[in-house]
Amino acid sequence: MYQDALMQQSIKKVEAAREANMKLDPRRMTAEEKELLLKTYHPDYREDQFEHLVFGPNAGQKVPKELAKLLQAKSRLSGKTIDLTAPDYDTDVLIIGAGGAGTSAAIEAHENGAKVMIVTKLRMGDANTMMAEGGIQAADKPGDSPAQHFLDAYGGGHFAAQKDLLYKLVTEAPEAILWLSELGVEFDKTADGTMVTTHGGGTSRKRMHAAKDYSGAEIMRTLRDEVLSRKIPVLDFTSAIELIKDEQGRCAGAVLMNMETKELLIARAKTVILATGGAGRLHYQGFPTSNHYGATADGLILAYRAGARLLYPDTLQYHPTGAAFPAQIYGALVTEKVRSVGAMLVNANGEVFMNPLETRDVSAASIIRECSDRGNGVATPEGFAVWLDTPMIELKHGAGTIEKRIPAMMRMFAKHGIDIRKEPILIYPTLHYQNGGLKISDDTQTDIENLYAAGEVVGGIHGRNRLMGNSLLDIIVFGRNAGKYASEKAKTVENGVLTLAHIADFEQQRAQAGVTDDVVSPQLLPDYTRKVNEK
Ligand code: MEZ
Repeated sequence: MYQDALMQQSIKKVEAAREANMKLDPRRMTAEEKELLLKTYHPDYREDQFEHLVFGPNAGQKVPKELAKLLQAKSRLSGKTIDLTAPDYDTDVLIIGAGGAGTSAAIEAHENGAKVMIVTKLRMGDANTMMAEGGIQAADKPGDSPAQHFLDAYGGGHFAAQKDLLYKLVTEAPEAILWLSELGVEFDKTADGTMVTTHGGGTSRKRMHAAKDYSGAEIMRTLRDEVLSRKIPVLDFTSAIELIKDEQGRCAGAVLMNMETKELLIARAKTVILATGGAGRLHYQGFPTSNHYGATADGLILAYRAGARLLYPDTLQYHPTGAAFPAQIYGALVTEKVRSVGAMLVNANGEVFMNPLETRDVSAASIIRECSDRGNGVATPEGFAVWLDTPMIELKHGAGTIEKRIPAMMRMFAKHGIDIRKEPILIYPTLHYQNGGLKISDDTQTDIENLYAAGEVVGGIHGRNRLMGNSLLDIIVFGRNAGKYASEKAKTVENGVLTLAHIADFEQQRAQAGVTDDVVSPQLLPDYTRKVNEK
């Protein structure tokens, strides 16, 4: 339902060009073209949007301004005396975060005989896993191989991925799909039971396994069921606000906060797994986000304050196709699968301006260029956008394809009077994923002994750009590994004397570095309150 006259005029051009556009096979950009495009238009290259950290494990490195503030902020426990002598909870493995990585870790740690406890500041499944739509990659079909998967991901990530981690990701992918299937995930299959697989941006083989366009929700549903049926304790609405160490500097638990009453609780653990997810709700550079409400980089803050290094914290993923209209769904994810199944990106004049399956960073930069310097964007109340020509899908593959393959997209737009089978949709990049995060070794341990990490909080698996479907894969592969390694290690750990001395050390470094603001972190929830004079 596009009432705006300019949008209507533009749609007419899109419709007039549709048949010819569908016959196009736009060439891929050369490496040189991509490099220039990224440097000129990708948000990661806007130097004025980054700051160099002045102290801590990554001193001297650049990170988004919003993140720098939180990484170098004061503790919520600053100036408080906390009694650590009588913990409220005692467990072998404490898992912070209850998305796909945290729950996978919990299942494997439990399977390994450990006493496990999950804490989450919202509810189990309030996580980016739930929001992932298009699918999960695994090279498990004839004509494909983990080696091919490695090459795609390594190239797509600008040859910056930690090779040992990426190796683990791709070689353990087929087994991850089997594990999920056995737990009960209903992947799309043909009548004979063969998995349906499609391409994603930057894939050389069709290896995207999906559950329609709610793959993450289906995976999360299954993992949550498994956690519940194993009776693993889950503490909802309870955030971790600091890590606790022992006198040997090993991680030994966390200070928790009841989100409602603000009561502080102490959890002692032999090992801790951080699975706190991403940072989209920090809205870097003012971008909207596809992320869930709690994505505020908490794990990065907690671990950084305790002395863990970050890897590539300056590289973010802007998903090329965030909904740009109407305003009610601004920034919501329009899955890459829409392009995988045949929709092309078209500018305000009805022209196809790129191959729809370039990698995400290249696609996002190309859309930004179209809407800025080239002046080929469609004006929307929030700025500019380009068309994703969804009616092409049914013209190519027959009536009913959209309802069958991308029903969630159909419903999301239908709620706002837009029938994506008949009308194209407006999209613009949305903040989707942090490529960077905590540095881990191949046993998923961070720089701090007994502190493990899995999922989006980890950096380096994908290098400087992640391919579609490799995140749902990484939460499973590394979530499971973290659960196995942390529970195995827990068998050998005797808890020492608990301490929060690292917080005082950090605040001393802060003062020495001349940071004097009153910012407190972790933030825990986004701040959407209107400021004075803001409309
Ligand atoms: O991996 C992702 O980020 C993903 C599957 C997103 C999507 O476009 O559906």
